[in-house]
Amino acid sequence: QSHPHWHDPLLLDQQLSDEERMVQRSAHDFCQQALMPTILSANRKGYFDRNIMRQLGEIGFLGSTIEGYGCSGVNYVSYGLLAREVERVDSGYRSAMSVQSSLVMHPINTFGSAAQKEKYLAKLAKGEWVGCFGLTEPDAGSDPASMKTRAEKVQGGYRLSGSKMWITNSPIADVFVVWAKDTSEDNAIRGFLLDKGMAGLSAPEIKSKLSLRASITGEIVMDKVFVPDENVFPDVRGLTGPFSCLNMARYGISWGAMGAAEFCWHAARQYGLDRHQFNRPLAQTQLFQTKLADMQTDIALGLQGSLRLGRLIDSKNVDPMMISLMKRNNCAKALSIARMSRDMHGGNGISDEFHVMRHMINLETVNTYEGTYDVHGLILGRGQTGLQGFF
Ligand code: TGC
Ligand code: FAD
Repeated sequence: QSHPHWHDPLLLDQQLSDEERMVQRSAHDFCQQALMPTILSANRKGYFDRNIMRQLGEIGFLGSTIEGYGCSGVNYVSYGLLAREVERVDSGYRSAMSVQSSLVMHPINTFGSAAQKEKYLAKLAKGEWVGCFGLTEPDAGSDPASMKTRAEKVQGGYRLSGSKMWITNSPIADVFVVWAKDTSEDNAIRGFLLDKGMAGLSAPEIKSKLSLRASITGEIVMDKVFVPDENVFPDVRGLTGPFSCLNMARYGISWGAMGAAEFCWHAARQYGLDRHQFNRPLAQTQLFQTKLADMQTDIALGLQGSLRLGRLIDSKNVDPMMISLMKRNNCAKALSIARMSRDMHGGNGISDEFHVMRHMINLETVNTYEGTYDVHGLILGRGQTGLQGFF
């Protein structure tokens, strides 16, 4: 008989408050009932159902840590638990939630004027509007400081020119948070809020993706787009603006990646119990069992790390290095667990009906975006040595 706590060996559940536990259980039920049944066909078609944003809004998943504007106002541990449950279904759905919450609503709430908050937050919270975040460019990925997008001061506003690449949700976005260099302020990086339909703004879809197929990704192309003064974040300058949003999203990803890994682990265990070879369940072989033990260990430790990080964020005691440590570790471990689970499913592992290869392919992106494994390694290396290893 299996141990009653095999799936939660360090009793994480007991470390949660009643409210956090309730958030986790209701998120789990919602994700399994509303999102899981259609993920297979969405992934096959390479399709993101716009209505999912409304559903996420209705249940309070969007901008969940924000107080007011119809947001749930939960703590960061709860936000992490939501990410874990959504990504247990698909990294692309967690991506949609992360971008809307951490990369669009968070900067509006933190850096926006009162009028900007009034205009955007409630509609984004409901999923009535979809937002996207444009930092990466065709020639500026890991090194966003080298971005080419420029904002030129003109009467009553700015003219933005340039292009952004690999932008989650951009083809369906109503609101675009775009980071550009302000030529009137010595090329300081500033944040601009662009609205769908502005003249010169387009967002073509990238259709070649083999990963994160249930998420929609595109470019943002700006040809002298006029952005009025009231659509500029008034006070924030430099990379601190976009990076402080990334901190929150990267934290959520550390939980989310563990959700995908848990799916792959549980699936491998069940497959090993059900499938017989050499007159015994695969799960009764030593190799199979030690692989399950490796998965269990990395997930239990990864979740503990994310929980600790969430508590540090909630107590305002966090440093970006801690976030790099957990994003890097959990994404790499989740990817390795998904690859292992794919292998343990044998030939069936390559069929999308078993879901593990979809998770594996998704996690390739998750390990790359929001700072690659190497980039977070260099952030941690710089922190330890005081030496800049990027160039
Ligand atoms: P560096 O000199 O390190 O820093 C420049 C300024 O930024 C400040 N800063 C931070 N502030 C807050 N939080 C952080 N994590 C920060 N990191 C840096 C820093 O204090 C400094 O401020 P100041 O006032 O002195 O100017 O800048 P660098 O150019 O050397 O940066 C190097 C590096 C590699 C660390 C950085 O550029 C990096 O993290 N690169 C990765 C880029 C990235 O993560 N892109 C993500 C794009 S968005 C995305 O992928 C969304 S996917 C979403 C989804 O679908 O889920
Ligand atoms: P590069 O920076 O060119 O890196 C290529 C390789 O070189 C990597 O292995 C990297 O680790 C390595 N490398 C880079 N610099 C160094 C160095 N100094 N030393 C050693 N090795 C190095 N961006 C947004 O702004 N908004 C979004 O919504 C968004 N969504 C995305 C969705 C998807 C599906 C994908 C794939 C990407 C998304 N991104 C988004 C972009 C993402 O953040 C970038 O892809 C990521 O930051 C890496 O940049 P890059 O692709 O240009 O790779």
